Amino acid sequence: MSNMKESLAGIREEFDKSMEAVKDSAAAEQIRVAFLGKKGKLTQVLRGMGELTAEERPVIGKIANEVRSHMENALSDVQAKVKAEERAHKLRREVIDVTVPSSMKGAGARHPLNMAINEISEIFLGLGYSIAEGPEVELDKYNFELLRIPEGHPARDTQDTFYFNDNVLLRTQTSGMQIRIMENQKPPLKVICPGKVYRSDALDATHSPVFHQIEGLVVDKGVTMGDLVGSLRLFAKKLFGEKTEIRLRPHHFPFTEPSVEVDLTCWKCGGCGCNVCKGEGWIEVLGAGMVHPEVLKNCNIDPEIYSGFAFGIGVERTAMGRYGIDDIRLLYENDVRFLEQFK
Ligand code: 2NL
Repeated sequence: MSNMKESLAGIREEFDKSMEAVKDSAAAEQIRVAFLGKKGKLTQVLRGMGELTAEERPVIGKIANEVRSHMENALSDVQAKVKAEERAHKLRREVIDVTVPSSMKGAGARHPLNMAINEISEIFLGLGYSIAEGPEVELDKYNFELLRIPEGHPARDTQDTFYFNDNVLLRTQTSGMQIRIMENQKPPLKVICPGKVYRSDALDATHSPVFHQIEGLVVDKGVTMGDLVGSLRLFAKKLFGEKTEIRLRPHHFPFTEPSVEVDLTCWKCGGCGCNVCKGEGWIEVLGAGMVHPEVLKNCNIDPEIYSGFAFGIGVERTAMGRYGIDDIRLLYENDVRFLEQFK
């Protein structure tokens, strides 16, 4: 028995000595394994308990427990201490000097397409329209079907797009969003929908498979073609200056009746004829018309009570005119020498 007492005292002494040198948590863990682990020194001594008498066993047991809890306490104290030191060291090492000047050359500028969208949106906001944005991945129903473009309709060719499956596609116009609005809200409605649209066109100086459109929709009692003309005329003057006029040419869209293409006075020559308007004096910027009664019906709006007009503005064409850009590809290449000109 006195032999075991001595062993336990020895272990305790040895333990205290090795603890003095502990510098990190790995070293503390090593000590824990060496003394308290399955094959540790304390465990080994306790294996000899079986040889003790019934009176001796609780006495040695008590001492062994004291040694164990002494070691456990000392280890958890030292672990806490080194962890705090390691953390403080890490914080010191990772300190960031927020006053060091940035290596960036300077702030960027708004993209001309976004400038055009913002300018156009501001004009319509001023006229009391609200702005709505919708999904670019659209259902066939919203992009074509409810707009009177059934399967097999020639407009499916001129507006060929990218399909995910028979029913899901990349939208060719933002009209789908306006259909959703007509389905979900009651007239009077006055809204514009700006956004990216897609066509399977090859990229050249005037065409891109991804481009931007702003569509507008007004639905109320007694809305007429006169309201359409007045609103678009006002829009043209606000965007391109007071001298700008609009010209309507009859056209056909499946979703409007009557339909028109709308030209604006050439922004370069003011109407005399030049290379930009190809001697015409006019430039085509948008399409418009009175919402087809069947389209209203498709959205549960009674065409006997309500009427509306709609229009679609090409943002690229408008931005190119407004900022004097002669190739659509410049808008997508993100060459900073081009973009910096719009700061
Ligand atoms: C263009 C010009 C247009 C519309 C878009 C529209 C939307 C609804 C109902 C009726 Cl929900 N019309 N949008 C109308 C006329 C022209 O865009 O060149 N499109 C191919």
